[in-house]
Amino acid sequence: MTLLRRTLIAAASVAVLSASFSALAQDIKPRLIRFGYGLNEQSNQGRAAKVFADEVAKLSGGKMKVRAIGAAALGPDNQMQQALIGGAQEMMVGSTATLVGISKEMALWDTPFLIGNVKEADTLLDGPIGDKVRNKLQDKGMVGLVYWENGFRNLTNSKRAITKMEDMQGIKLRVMQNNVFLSSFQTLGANAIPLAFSELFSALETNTVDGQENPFNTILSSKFYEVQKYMTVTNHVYSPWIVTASKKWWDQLSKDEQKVLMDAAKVSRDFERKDTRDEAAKAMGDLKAKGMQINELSPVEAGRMRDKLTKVYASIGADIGMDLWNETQAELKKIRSG
Ligand code: TF8
Repeated sequence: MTLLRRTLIAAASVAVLSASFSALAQDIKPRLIRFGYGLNEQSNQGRAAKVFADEVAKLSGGKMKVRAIGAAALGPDNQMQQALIGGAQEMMVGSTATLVGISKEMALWDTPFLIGNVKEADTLLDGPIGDKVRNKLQDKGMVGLVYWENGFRNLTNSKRAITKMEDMQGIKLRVMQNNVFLSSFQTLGANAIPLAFSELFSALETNTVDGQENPFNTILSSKFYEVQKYMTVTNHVYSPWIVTASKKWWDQLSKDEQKVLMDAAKVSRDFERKDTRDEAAKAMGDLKAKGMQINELSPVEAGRMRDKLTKVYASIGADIGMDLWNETQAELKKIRSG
């Protein structure tokens, strides 16, 4: 054997070895991941889903492909959750509020006026309380990866400007399929009607319901201004979204694959929160320009609504367990003093 030949063979075996080494170091197989969501592609949810898909491709060297499927084309939240649990769909992002029937601790995030600003939101959701609630999903067949921001919710309707609680009387108000939202708005005097988000635009358009409540971003991206004249800035609750995976599927992934998804989810979260906040900051002006009549509640009226809504606190505490409730209050106290 010539020296050259020997050198070539040695070089080739080093190449083979190092290739298999990096394959070992990165145990990643080709994967197709269907990632469903409910809003349209032009929404904050759609933009962040795309960031997640791009990041997964980047971190996996193109082996893991996320197909982001929006506008509830894979079904409303509840249907996608069941598909994840059964292993028929890999991933989704949706409201924590629609998960309460599966994992009762999620109702913590439905508590009116629990979170007062985005600093409290990020610290609470990304800290031990958020982790605890997220990890409860594992017993139910889902893996919770990160929280995204849906945002502070506000009221819209087609009937009249709501300047005081009594104005809510008789308003047919769509709420999420969730008991806290149902009883909160019943308490305020509205005729609360639970409905999937995917049905909402046409329900508003046909006057099956008069109103709904969602963050500025969604009122804008789902074009609710076309069918809703009035908006009242209530900020009655901070709504998170949660990125979830099918546990059945997740458990078959290698540690490296799971890490790619978790790292990409965090990148998407940071992008999504900034994007959502930037959009929300100018959304009120945009909605006014689209013809909506917007009012803020007087401090006295806001206080009255708040007092009414905090009446649901006891039942939330009972549902999620007083330990979690008390830990959350303690954590919030810490955040507020820090
Ligand atoms: C609602 C929620 C929705 C989300 C979304 C479909 O009102 O705020 O925006 O569930 O993921 O249903």
